[in-house]
Amino acid sequence: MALIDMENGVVRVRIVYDGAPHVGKTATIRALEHKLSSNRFLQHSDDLDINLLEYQGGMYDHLPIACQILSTPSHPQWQQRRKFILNQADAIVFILDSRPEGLALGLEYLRQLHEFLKQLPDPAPLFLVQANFQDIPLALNAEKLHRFFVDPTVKIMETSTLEGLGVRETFVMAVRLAVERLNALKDKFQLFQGKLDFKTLEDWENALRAQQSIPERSSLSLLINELERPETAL
Ligand SMILES: Nc1nc2c(ncn2[C@@H]2O[C@H](COP(=O)(O)OP(=O)(O)OP(=O)(O)O)[C@@H](O)[C@H]2O)c(=O)[nH]1
Ligand SMILES: [Mg+2]
Repeated sequence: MALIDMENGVVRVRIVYDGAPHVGKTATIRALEHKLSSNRFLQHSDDLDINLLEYQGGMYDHLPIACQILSTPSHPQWQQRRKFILNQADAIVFILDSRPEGLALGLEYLRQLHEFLKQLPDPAPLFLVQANFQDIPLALNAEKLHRFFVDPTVKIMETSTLEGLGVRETFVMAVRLAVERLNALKDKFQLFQGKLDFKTLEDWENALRAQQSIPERSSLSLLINELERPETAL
């Protein structure tokens, strides 16, 4: 979606936080809001389970970079909404719950993300992995997590949103990936002037509802519903 917005004199990029349920997407974006000292504005849609943070910082080709930062709805019943948001990204921060019990589901979500990105035209958005929950003693660090990846170049950043560690650094890395994509688009003569579509939280809510109004039933969504169901007395 990257574009040059001449009306407002900025370069616009989108950074999307993705991952399985309860990995810390909302906590990360909230922590980021506090870490970024100025020019930021956070909104949250309870109904659609998405966060929207606007932030202006850094320069590209003598123009300020305006970032629209979003998180995806993570329940698998909203796959189409998740994909719609991912499709609008310039850079993706994939949040992984690095505790041993969080890995299987997280890696399945990462596999889905990878499959999705493979289908997108070049230059597809770039992603990095945010290894969250590093304050938990049994959590796997970046070195141990690398053993799960065939590609040794996958960037893994360690974070604890609870302690506010690594969140800003990960975001800075994501902006770098977005700038890499800007360069790739420019090289292919695909970096255009234009106006931002889906500017407000309301724009996103309308677009996502139009994209998918009925929850999807899949084995993964049924499994997660089962896991999340409150225990009932026998
Ligand atoms: N100890 C610890 N707790 C965390 C960390 N990150 C998130 N949490 C907690 O994990 C829970 C889930 O975090 P959320 O930010 O709501 O996760 P989410 O990915 O937005 O969840 P959904 O939107 O429901 O999929 C919350 O209770 C957070 O406080 C972390 O780094 N360390
Ligand atoms: Mg959330």
